[in-house]
Amino acid sequence: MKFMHCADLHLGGAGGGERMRAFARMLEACAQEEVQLLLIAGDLFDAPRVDARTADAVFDALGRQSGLCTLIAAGNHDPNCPGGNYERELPGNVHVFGREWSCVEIPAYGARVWGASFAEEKEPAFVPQKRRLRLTEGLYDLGVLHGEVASAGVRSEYRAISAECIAETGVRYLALGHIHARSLPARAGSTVYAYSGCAQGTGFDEVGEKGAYLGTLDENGLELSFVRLCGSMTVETEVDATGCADWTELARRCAQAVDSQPGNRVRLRVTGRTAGFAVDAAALERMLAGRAAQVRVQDDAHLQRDYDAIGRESTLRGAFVRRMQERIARAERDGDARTEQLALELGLSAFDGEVEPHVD
Ligand SMILES: [Mn+2]
Repeated sequence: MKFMHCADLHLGGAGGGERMRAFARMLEACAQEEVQLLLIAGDLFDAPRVDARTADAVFDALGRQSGLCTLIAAGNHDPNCPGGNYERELPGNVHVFGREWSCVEIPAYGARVWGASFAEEKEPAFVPQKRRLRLTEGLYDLGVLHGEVASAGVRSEYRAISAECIAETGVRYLALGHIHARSLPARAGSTVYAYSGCAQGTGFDEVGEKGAYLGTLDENGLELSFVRLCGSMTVETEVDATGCADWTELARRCAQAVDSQPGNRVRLRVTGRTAGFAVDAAALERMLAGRAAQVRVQDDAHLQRDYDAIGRESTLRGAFVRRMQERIARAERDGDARTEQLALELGLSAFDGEVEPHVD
C-alpha cells in the first residue's frame, strides 16, 4: 500500500500561486507513483474560509483523482468548523476527520486511517480516546494529525502531542503537520511518526527543499522517501571573510558563494575576521540582488585586530603581543600555529576585560 503524507500547504494564503503549483505537483506525483492514500495533516488552507475559487479548485482536483483516497486532519489555520472550508459537499474520495480521534476503514487498499481535526483555532492536548469499535482485522493502521510534539506536561495551545500518546495510538505511521520544517522519522512504541514540513516555503525562515513524504507499507515493513514539491526555496550559505584583502575581494567571494539562484531566496551569513574594513550588509545585498529573487545578508564577522600596531605599544598588552608573535612565528615554522593564534586572541580579549578571570 502506498501513501503520500503532506501538510501545511496554506493554500489561499500569501504567495498563493506558487503554493497551488506545489499542490498540483503533489497530485501529479500521486498519480505517477500510483499512490492510494493521501494524508493531509492540516493547514491545507491558510484560513478557516478561503476564497471560493481556491476551495473549489482544490476539491475539484482532489475529486478528479477518484482512485486516490484523501484523508484530511484539519489544522489550526483551517479548522473543521461551521462556515469553514470543509462545510460543503465533499467529493466521495475525500474524508475530513471530526474533532475526536476516529477512524475510516478502506478495505480495498488494506488500510485503516485514524485522525482528528482542529475544530477551532486552538485545541487541548491530544489523547487517543479508547472506544469500543468493531474493527476489521488484517488492515494496516495509519494516522494523520496536526499539532505540536512536546514532552508530556508541556503546555501548547496547538494540540500538544506526547510520545506516550503517539505510542498509544498503535498506528504503524503517524503523519504529522504544523511544524514547517521536515523532521526525520522517529519512533514511539511501535509507531513511526514524522512531520513532512510544508510543501512550499515563502519566507526566509523556511530554509531548504520542501515537499512531502512518500510511504510504502507492506509485509516488508514501512519505507519513507522525500518528494520535492517546492518551486522556489530559501538557500542558506556562509562566507568566511578571513583573509579578504578588501571589500571588493569579500564581495567577489560572496558572489561566488551565492552563484546564480534564479527564483530562490538567499540567506548569506558573513563570518570570520575582516582586516581593516567593515562588512556593509546593505551594499552586499544590492550587489547580489540580480543573482536571486531576494537576498538577505547577515553580518557576523569581527574586525581583525592590528597586531603589529598593538605590538609597538610600550604597555603590558604590547609586550604580550610581541611575545606571542614570536611564539606564533616559531610554531608556524613547525607547521601549526592555531593554538598560539587562539592564545593571542584570548589574551587580548582578557586585556579588554572580555574574559572573566577565575579568582581563588
Ligand atoms: Mn499549523
